[in-house]
Amino acid sequence: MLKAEFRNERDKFFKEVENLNHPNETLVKTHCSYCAMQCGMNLRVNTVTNKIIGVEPRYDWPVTLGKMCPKGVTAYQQVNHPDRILKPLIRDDKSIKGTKEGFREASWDEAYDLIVKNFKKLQAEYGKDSLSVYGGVSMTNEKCYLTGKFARVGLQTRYIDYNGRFCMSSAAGGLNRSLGIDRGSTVPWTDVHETDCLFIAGSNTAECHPTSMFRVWNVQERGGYLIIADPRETPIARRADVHLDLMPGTDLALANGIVNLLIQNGYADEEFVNNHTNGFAELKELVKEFTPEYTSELTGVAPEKIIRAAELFGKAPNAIVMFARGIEQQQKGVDNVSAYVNMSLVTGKIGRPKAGVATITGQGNGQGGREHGQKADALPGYRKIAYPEHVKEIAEVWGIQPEEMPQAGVSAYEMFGLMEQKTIRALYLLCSNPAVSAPNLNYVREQMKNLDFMVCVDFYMSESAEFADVILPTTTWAEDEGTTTNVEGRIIKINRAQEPLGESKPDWKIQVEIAELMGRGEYFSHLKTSLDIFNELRRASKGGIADYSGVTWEKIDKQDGVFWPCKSEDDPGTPHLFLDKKFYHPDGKAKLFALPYTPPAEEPDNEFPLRLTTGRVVYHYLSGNQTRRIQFLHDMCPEPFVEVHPETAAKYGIEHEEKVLLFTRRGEAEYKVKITEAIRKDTIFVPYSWGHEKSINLLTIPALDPISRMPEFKACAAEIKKVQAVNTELKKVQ
Ligand SMILES: Nc1nc2c(c(=O)[nH]1)N[C@H]1C(S)=C(S)[C@@H](COP(=O)(O)OP(=O)(O)OC[C@H]3O[C@@H](n4cnc5c(=O)[nH]c(N)nc54)[C@H](O)[C@@H]3O)O[C@H]1N2
Ligand SMILES: Nc1nc2c(c(=O)[nH]1)N[C@H]1C(S)=C(S)[C@@H](COP(=O)(O)OP(=O)(O)OC[C@H]3O[C@@H](n4cnc5c(=O)[nH]c(N)nc54)[C@H](O)[C@@H]3O)O[C@H]1N2
Ligand code: SF4
Ligand SMILES: [Mo]
Repeated sequence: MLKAEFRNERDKFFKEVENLNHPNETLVKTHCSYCAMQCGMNLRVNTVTNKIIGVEPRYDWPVTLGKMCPKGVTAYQQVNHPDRILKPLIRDDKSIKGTKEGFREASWDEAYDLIVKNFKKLQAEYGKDSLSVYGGVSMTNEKCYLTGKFARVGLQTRYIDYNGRFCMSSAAGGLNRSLGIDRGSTVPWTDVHETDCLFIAGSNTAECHPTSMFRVWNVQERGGYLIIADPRETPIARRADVHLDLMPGTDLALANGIVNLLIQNGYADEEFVNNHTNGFAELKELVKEFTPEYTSELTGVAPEKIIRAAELFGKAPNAIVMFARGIEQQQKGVDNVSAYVNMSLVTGKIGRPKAGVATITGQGNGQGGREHGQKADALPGYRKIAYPEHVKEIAEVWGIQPEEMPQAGVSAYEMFGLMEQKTIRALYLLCSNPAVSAPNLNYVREQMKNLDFMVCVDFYMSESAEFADVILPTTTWAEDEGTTTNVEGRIIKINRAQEPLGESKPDWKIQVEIAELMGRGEYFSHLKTSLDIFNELRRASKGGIADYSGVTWEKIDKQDGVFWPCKSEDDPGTPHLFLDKKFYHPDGKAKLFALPYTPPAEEPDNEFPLRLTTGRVVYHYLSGNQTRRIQFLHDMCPEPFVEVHPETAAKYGIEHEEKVLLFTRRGEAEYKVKITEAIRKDTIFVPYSWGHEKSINLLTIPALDPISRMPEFKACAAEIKKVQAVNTELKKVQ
């Protein structure tokens, strides 16, 4: 049966089933609100109340084929949740900033008046750049694009950055540098299970991208191999053919060690390396030193495992190298990315189906949200403020003079530094919760508290909103339409299933209205729908690397999404990158990087002898502000914990479920102990999705990657104390 016929049959079937079983229901085809898998789902809507009442998987969505995870099946419960903020809130009592108290409900007019009055006053006194915008990529492309324009044209400030700085920035830096383009995956996900060797570094795929797992397991079921690099024995590591159980922060040594063996053992593809890459001689020379023994010394991985991994990867006809935040959230995140990409380039296993590299993108629109100008130094279409011709192109679309385009700003964590210096005095925060997700939280929370004025746009109260002067209620993903770009680089469509609850408004609408009140209506008033914004985005991205100009919402529907680049309406898009062996550097060649190994910013010592790493659990999403409210997810995982190896626990005399104090040079927090053999003896792990005194980011280190400005969430030195012992000591001091 042809695809179109299949669809007609399917739609007929669904209509019939719908009418039989649910006479008052209709289904709205869309995708999950959370991670970059963007699983296909149908939201069930009651046609009498017009409210979302449930969800069904979409078996016809080619990427996820009806699979969903525990977050996805409960995502709809966010929409009509009793915690929704339904009217703007204004803080009257500033003395208790940093708590939920002290807010009252207000009209939109009153809230807007207050915002515009404060913004104008601060700009008059301290200049345009005294305002800042901090965004996020759970938003659609339309909203992400508009947020960049809102900051630079609506508020006329240079200071804008977003939560992807803590997420995809190192991947972006590494891929751009090595391949000349940052599209997360060079192959579509439908290739993944067909490869012969899957090498995955620093990704807890089973918990973080669960609906990829049928493809991962299928690699082994088809006779292929699975190699995992992770300090913890995650579910994928448990079933891997080789588990490279490295110490946190030592990926560069591991990747160099493997590349050395690939070259020494004749797995380098000379023809490919000579014709399509630069830098091989330097790389070969540098990695020579990384013998299996030396690599083992640096990483803690047994030499035989490194040898076996290189052999399986080298022999595989096709292989895909994947990585995620485990390797990227390090002070050397960009180097780590380039070092793992070297594996694919040296062996020529890239630029054809079933072979390539993929950073496993995090947030729902982690890909699209980094392409259209939410980054401190970027403009739509992956253009750069540093290039005058790029500024000129975007200024023309926006109708401003190139000289009016603000300069590049600073990265997310560095914005807090500018708040301390009072260079930044006001913050417009949307779609992020940095009071939980930023590193070194004692410092970050202090800076948010000291702002002259802060606006937070969210649909729930968040730990960050507690610092705001005004909270504006926005819509959830299911109450608006637009596009996202998934883990593969496939642009897909999110559809509206319900009208905005209460007085909430979509983020883009709020920005258009504030821009108008700031006297910048001439640049925003024509944007009356999400589609208007998408069409402007298409024009703005035209000619850029991330070219969406040929994408239409109709094409997305017809083709099950469109892979960028897509340069004209008759261009179907680009599922596979580099099929012509052309990389996106000016000479068409990819770059191999010779990268010397250096240890993490903070190494264990006598005072702080353990390596602390942080990450996620399957039941919670990011800062947890959405998932902690869903009863089922809360019940499954009500609080954070610290994973400790049994031998380490014995050394400290601590037991399973006992409360301990963890501390680093920056802060401390109490956690229940989870004793598990699935972690290295020198390493402890805490998930980060909880707020206030439970945030592990009170302890993390703000060491930033020099290129991506990504903080080192994945490695710092820590110590454990029994709570009992701490209390006694405190008593002594008193
Ligand atoms: N359930 C759930 N799923 C999610 C999210 C969520 O919050 N919850 N968030 C989404 C987002 S935004 C993101 S960015 C992704 C994140 O997806 P992942 O990157 O897969 O998640 P993390 O748990 O942060 O880290 C992955 C793994 O890195 C390992 N690791 C730690 N240190 C190192 C190291 O030095 N080297 C190596 N090689 N590995 C190390 C950890 O042990 C962990 O198993 O997940 C997305 N999906
Ligand atoms: N220690 C440690 N820290 C980390 C990480 C780690 O691995 N370890 N990972 C980092 C990573 S990868 C990420 S992605 C960040 C994420 O960190 P955050 O950006 O802080 O995470 P979220 O929980 O997604 O915050 C989104 C907020 O916006 C709201 N929201 C959701 N959708 C929308 C919308 O469409 N519009 C608006 N206006 N609001 C919305 C939610 O209710 C929530 O309050 O955390 C980073 N922090
Ligand atoms: S895997 Fe990601 S997109 Fe799919 S249902 Fe789970 S959270 Fe949603
Ligand atoms: Mo992320």
